[in-house]
Amino acid sequence: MKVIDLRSDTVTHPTAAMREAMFRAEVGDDVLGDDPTVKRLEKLAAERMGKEAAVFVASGTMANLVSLLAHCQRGDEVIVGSEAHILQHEVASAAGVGGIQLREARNDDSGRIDPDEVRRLIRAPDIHSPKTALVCLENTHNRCGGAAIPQSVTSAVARVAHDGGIPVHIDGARIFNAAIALETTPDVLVQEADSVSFCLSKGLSAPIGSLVCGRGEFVARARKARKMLGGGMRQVGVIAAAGIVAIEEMVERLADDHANARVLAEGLASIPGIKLDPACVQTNIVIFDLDGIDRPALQQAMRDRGVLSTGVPPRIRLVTHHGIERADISEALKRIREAVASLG
Ligand code: TLP
Repeated sequence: MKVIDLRSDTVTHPTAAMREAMFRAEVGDDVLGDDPTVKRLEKLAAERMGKEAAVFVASGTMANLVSLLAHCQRGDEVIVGSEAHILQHEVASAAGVGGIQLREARNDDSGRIDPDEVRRLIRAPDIHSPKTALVCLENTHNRCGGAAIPQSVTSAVARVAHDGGIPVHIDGARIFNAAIALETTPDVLVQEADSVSFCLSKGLSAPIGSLVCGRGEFVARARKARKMLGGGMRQVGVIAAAGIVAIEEMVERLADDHANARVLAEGLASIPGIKLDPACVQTNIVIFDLDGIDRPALQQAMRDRGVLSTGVPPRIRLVTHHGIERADISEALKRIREAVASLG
């Protein structure tokens, strides 16, 4: 039985073109600034995001952490969405490593936060209060069903932050998915942000790596923070080479993942006990609720039938990606239907 792995787009493998590029990559000591392939990747990333500079880091989590460290001092406060990856899935690294406090603004179901709430949360200078040092947004919004956030929505929050003299960071782990869904380019979506991080190792299928982009002096601070975290890498052009292929060759095909996710969502919506609105699925993430079905039991029944999912309690998440074809979607739906039926 073929396993259909819909746990995440992080399970994607490097393509043949990536392996070839990795094999041939010119390398040098990147901590000393000598790796030409890393430099090429950083330049390409900065260009795609419309920013001055970029730094290559090991993961999306490290990208967000070095961004926070570069924007904030210990004891500062950062406003983040209540469903943000930075808040929910990054092991409290802002607090644990950076001495930074996170303050939640409510995310609505489409991953947005209300600019008026952000305005209320920005602290006035006071001897008793932390300084509000940063506002973070996420695009696409993972826990809010992969929602793509339009530029106008980001802009409204950024205006409030900037009026208060506060910079904005976008966790753009899947910013290329957002750009494809909204039929625009990532630089447009992040134009008001002071920094953006994005991942190569999700839908773009590279094995490792993320980029942090912004102004030159910000990126220099992020680079120093990366070194502090032990993330200064040496002949890392072997990995950066795959990242270049990811950006140059793997962006347009994200539309296939989105179309597959929509078909998956439509099929799921017709299964009794599964609750979701397929119209809400904009990118490659499908999150659904259950009515009268035990979540762990259903995930186990799906796993027994070779369909892998992730729990976002009380919901279940399925993610489409490179390597999942339309036929896999039909097969997954058939197996999920059987799994639900098996639970009576
Ligand atoms: N997300 C992973 C899990 O951690 C949940 C996934 O499978 O979706 N920002 C966002 C919006 C993310 O979704 C992720 C990864 C990250 C940052 C962190 O990236 P990595 O895993 O490279 O540290």
